[in-house]
Amino acid sequence: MTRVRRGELLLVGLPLVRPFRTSFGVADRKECVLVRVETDAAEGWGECVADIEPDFSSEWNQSVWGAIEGFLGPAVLHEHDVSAGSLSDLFRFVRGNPMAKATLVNAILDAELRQRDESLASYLGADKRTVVCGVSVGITETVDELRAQVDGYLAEGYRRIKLKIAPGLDLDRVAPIRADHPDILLSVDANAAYTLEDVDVLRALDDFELLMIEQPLHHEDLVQHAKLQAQIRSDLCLDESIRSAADAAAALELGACRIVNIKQGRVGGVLEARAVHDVCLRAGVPAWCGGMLETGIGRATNLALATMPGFTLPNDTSASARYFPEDLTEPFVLASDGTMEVPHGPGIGVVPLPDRLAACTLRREVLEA
Ligand code: SMG
Ligand code: MG
Repeated sequence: MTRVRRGELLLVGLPLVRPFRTSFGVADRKECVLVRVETDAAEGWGECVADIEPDFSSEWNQSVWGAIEGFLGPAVLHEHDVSAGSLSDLFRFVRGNPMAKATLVNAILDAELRQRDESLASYLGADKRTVVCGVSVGITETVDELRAQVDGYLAEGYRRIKLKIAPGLDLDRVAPIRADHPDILLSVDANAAYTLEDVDVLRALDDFELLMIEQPLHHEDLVQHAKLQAQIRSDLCLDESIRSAADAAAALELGACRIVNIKQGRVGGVLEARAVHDVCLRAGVPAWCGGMLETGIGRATNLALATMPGFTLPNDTSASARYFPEDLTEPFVLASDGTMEVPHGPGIGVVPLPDRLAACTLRREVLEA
């Protein structure tokens, strides 16, 4: 337990190496909120997974900024003793806003762990020192471009390819990639772009022996996913629909998916993500760590999470170079066997490089009691 003396809210912006197109839009730069907290004994960092627009989720950078500045930050600064574990109660007066809450939970946990000189991976009960990495490939203009990107990523060593799909950009994209690479782990992610009316297309994906079909239907749905799962052979994986451990338990009970994408930032931080993991592990359902194009701060958090025993499938924890010409931290590098080392220093094990942080900061505000 400790007192948070001061907080800093930062909005940072970084160019992407290439635009990232999904079923809901195109991102050509990354902008996100970072929080730095100072306790009596240490600093801690958290990165928010929200982005420029409320498209993946209802939260977005300005809603996160407002929630932290107006409500969550003052609540933390007002307490004489806080711990990451006490925040779910402390934050109960704010409905929803899991991405904003996650940023503070992760920053305060990072500070606590730095203070006691323990790594996040060790705290979470890591059973591995390296994490197996996949890569998520955006929708391209042409099939040739898609082929070239996939070939490049496979040559770098990535152990699973995930193709973003959208209605009309699905079977014709998956077929050539599967024909080129009959034996790779291949999955697709629709980001909620289909409805049950599209069952024929989704069933046709069964022919490609996919590792999973991620979030084909509405971003808050469980029941229709359960109906769909009963009608197709491929395993469904839920991403957007899982916002808490309770959601994960409900999804598994309903048979809405057979695999879970765990994004700590989407469920309210690493502690709730651990609870989602535990639900999956108990049910014998494979899990993996999703990504939100994080900078090195969020990537370090994700890598630590993915060391937990239930993360048995390749994770969307790709190298810094897959996203950014230059990261905010020392770059994360993919080993030629498709794995990545997990930072082992205290807390998340990394901090932003001061020069890079200065160059990328768009907005800054100090929060004090
Ligand atoms: O971080 O490698 C990454 C991106 C992985 O595809 C990815 N994320 O739905 O899983 C997902 C998407 C959400 C981000 S879209 C900006
Ligand atoms: Mg997804």
